Amino acid sequence: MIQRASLDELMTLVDPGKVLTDAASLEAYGKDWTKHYPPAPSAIVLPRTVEQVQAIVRWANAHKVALVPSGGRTGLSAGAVAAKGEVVVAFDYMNQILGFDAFDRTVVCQPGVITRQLQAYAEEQGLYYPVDFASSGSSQVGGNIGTNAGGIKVIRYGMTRNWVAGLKVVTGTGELLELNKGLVKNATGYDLRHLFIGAEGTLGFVVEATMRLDRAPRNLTAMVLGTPDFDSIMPVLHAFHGKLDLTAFEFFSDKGLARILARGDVPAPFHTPCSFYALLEFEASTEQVADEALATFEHCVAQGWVLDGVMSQSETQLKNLWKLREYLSETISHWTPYKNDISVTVSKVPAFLRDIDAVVQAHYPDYEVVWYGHIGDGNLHLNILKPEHMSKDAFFASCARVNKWVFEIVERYNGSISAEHGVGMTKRDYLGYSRSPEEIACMKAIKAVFDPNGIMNPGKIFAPE
Ligand code: 2HG
Ligand code: ZN
Repeated sequence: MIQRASLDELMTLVDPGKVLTDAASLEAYGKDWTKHYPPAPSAIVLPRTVEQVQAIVRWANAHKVALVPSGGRTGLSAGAVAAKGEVVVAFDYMNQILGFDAFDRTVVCQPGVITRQLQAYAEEQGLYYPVDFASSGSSQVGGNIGTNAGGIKVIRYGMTRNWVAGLKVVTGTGELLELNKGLVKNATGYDLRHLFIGAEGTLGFVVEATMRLDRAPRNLTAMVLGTPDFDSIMPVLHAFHGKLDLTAFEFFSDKGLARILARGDVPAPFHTPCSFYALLEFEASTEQVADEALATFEHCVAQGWVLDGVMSQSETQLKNLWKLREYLSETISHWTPYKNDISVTVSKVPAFLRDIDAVVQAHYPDYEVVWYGHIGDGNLHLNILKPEHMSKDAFFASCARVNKWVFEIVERYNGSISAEHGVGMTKRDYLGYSRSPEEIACMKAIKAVFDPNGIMNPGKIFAPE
């Protein structure tokens, strides 16, 4: 526990009333969307300026206090959970858009800017911020950078990393670094910006980010296609990839669709029962493109890969089709799912999924398994639902036992144990399935450079030693 005198000193470093220790704040700010670890922070501090963040980090070094960064707390790997008396640094008051350059197509954001705020701002300028996911209404830019967030448009636009033109970070020693300064071309040695993207706050805190924007897409149109089995999805992807510039290619299983339809607020795409569904999106910029999409759909039906399908004809229909996929994570959260966020190269997906499915069938015969994800990126979300009668601890323990087999397959396919949610605490014990001992040693050496006292989000990415 932190000494009273140290906390008093912390209070002098920020605006009045911006150190919170009441039970409700500790509970709210101490966790993210994972339900594995009970939150137990010592205090929450809410800086308003870069200088205040630097002062907090210097204070933490002097008092050997661990800091946990906190954004929208929508993480799914416990990367922003404070379970061991840490001080949470929350960026709610650093939430301004500081600048825009139409020529460079860049926006300067404080870390607490909400993703949707950035998307809306881009739209107001006639431009587009393309990184998007279901939690964009709460997640913050700093957190997106910390986890290199992916989402539903990666097939076309890539991950958050692609859109970071410059970063200001406060390192674990309290130094302020300005990285890449918005440049398009910069060949001056190590690009430290990229080390901080996806570092989960273990090297330092992002205090300002210059984000790139793109041109706005034209007439986005979605199709939902039902397939008889999983094996049919990949030829469908291949067929459409060859003909259209896809902005998304997602999938979900019949079990996922059933959970969505049971909500009662999302219309069914069609009534033919199918085992799997693909949701694809493209820019129907001309009539020719829409005709090409329909011809490709008919080809897929003729091949037996697709049983039924629907194409959006309006903005409302587009939104409704996306709800089938975007509402999944929140809808099944009611059943306290055990989550996996695994990836392989796209060509390996069918064989990989078959191997994983065999393990899951053999070891989880009594659990409901819901598959969905960003199949066009080779990223599968394997969600195992907790039976109502089972305790959370018993359920997570039984899932953790099977993880070994799942991750052995991931390793065999040269895949990733975390495609887009980050390692945090939930995946730290499995890092070795995706990274070699030599790589992990290099990663730890890098951490020691930026955070010699080990105060920046300790216990995340790496298991405590
Ligand atoms: C998604 O793709 C999110 O919907 C959440 O990454 C994934 O709930 C999940 O497992
Ligand atoms: Zn996802």
